[in-house]
Amino acid sequence: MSSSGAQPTIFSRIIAREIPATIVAETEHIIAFLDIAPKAPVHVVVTTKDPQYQNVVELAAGNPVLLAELVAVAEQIAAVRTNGQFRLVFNTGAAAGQTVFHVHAHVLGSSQPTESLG
Ligand code: IU
Repeated sequence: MSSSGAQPTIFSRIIAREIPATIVAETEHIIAFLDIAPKAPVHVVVTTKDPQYQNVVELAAGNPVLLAELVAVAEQIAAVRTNGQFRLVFNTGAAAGQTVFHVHAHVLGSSQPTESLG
């Protein structure tokens, strides 16, 4: 795709709207969508539009500002979709469960609690 060697991934096809996803947040550089196979009541994938970083270690080394933006978007999603307590998971490596080699975080949490009935 580019001279840098970055390969398009299945997430690139979601970003291009070539395959369906429920997109819940988008900035110039970041996009977030509901995980197609949720592992928690709230499960959102937050990824970079740029496919050049395969995992969070590469992103941290290559573009820490973009990593900070990704984390900020994840926090904003969690703030409105969870009770404010959430897991932010970056599977790193196939043996650790990574299946898409395009850096992304999983935001995992409980649904926002209902207001007190009192
Ligand atoms: P992983 O950390 O690389 O395993 O995460 C990839 C996630 O992408 C995984 O949880 C899938 O369910 C999810 N996913 C998706 O949401 N939509 C898709 O079209 C595909 C994978 I392919």
